[in-house]
Amino acid sequence: DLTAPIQCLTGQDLCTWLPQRAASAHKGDMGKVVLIGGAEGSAGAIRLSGEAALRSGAGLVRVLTHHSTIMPILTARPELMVAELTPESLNAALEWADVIAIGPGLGQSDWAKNALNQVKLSKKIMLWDADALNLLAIDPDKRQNRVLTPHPGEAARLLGISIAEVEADRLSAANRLVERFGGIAVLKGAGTIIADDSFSPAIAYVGNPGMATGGMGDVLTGVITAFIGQGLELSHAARAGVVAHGHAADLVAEDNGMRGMLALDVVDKLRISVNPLH
Ligand code: NPW
Ligand code: AMP
Ligand code: MG
Repeated sequence: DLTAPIQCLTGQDLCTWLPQRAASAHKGDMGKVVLIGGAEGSAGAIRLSGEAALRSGAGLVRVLTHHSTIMPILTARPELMVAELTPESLNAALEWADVIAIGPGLGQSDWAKNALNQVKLSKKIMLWDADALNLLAIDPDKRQNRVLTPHPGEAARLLGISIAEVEADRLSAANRLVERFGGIAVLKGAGTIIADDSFSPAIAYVGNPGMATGGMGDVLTGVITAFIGQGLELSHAARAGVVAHGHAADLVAEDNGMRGMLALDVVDKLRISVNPLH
């Protein structure tokens, strides 16, 4: 909504979205999360999403990926359940999932396209990132139950305009993404914007230029997906995810400065940012 006032989000908002856990919480209640991505040679992206989902409190995280990337991911993070992405494994995972994220390191091969087409048939809540956005730009559709997390380059492809045009008016670019594709749009970059068609748009006053490094967005995918799995309503999960992610990066910067920050450093600080003091 272009006429609505813009909300400013900071780390202090986290305790309103992230309640304390019930004493009786169990893993089956905390989100059955399915993450799809990691083509041959791109294991890192989906591993980062998976690890971020775990550090953001997801109960069970299943990763479907290329057969060559299963071992490296499992070795790095044995808490993840990792399997080869095939039509059969995807079918079973889509049944099992509370929430699905697709795109990090997925590539744009026929293997990737087939997986995305199969995911499209599901009515479950989903988040599309990275190559899922590139494929969406080629074969657009509109749906409500979906969060899109483009960086300005991906947003430009989705809207058929230049990166400069996206950056010249980020609020209107985010609103156009919602208009064209439905659901929730998270336009990343300095001052991430979150827009949908029922709430006022929001801008996140968290994060820093130390985050300008590979894998940072893959982490955000895991955080938002984990929050959806824990029952946050979509627009709250998107807002809380962006703020927890940016705040974690600000904590890294406080300790070590910005230059040389790594995506996994941010994953580590999620332990603090997703546990706000009540
Ligand atoms: P430029 O250079 O300015 O013209 P792509 P990707 C633009 C995986 N990854 N402001 C910028 O354009 C991902 O998950 C794997 C302005 C930039 O060059 C994907 O599957 C990793 N412009 C796949 O790689 C770690 C901005 O977009 C271009 C901008 C490709 O994803 C890395 C890059 O976008 C990566 O996450 C901004 N704030 N941000 C791994 N360890 O396995 C971006 N741009 O071409 O979509 O490539 O984002 O690297
Ligand atoms: P991606 O390009 O998909 O890896 O996503 C990059 C992530 O880092 C997004 O969450 C961006 O909002 C964040 N990020 C990158 N550069 C900056 C910056 N200069 N200031 C704040 N956040 C940034
Ligand atoms: Mg990305």
